[in-house]
Amino acid sequence: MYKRLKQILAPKGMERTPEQQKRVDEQTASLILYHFPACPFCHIVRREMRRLSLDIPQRNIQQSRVWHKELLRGGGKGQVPCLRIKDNKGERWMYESDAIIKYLRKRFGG
Ligand SMILES: N[C@@H](CCC(=O)N[C@@H](CS)C(=O)NCC(=O)O)C(=O)O
Repeated sequence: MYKRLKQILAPKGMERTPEQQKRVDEQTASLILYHFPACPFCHIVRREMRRLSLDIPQRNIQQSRVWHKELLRGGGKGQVPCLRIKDNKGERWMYESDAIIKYLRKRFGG
């Protein structure tokens, strides 16, 4: 019971082989999560990132006006969480915790 509670509160990240994790790390390096610590929706996304063992760079918009402006300029609004995605299709700014979690699960498994 205690173990289960611990899993729920602080889920252990999924395990990959070192090669698989390296490939995932290379991909997550081109993502950025705009967030701030006290935002409950951001918390849910960060927890899912931990569960999926994703080392996505994070920008706390309360820590830097530059990052806040980056989000406003790029995504069009200051709402967090927002995931900036850069891939061969270009740059996208994804809002909504549900959509972000769905995207991460689809792309990185779990
Ligand atoms: N439905 C959104 C809600 C996100 C939300 O309400 N974020 C708040 C912080 S907890 C926010 O950014 N508010 C400021 C704004 O919308 O500009 C989600 O699930 O991501």
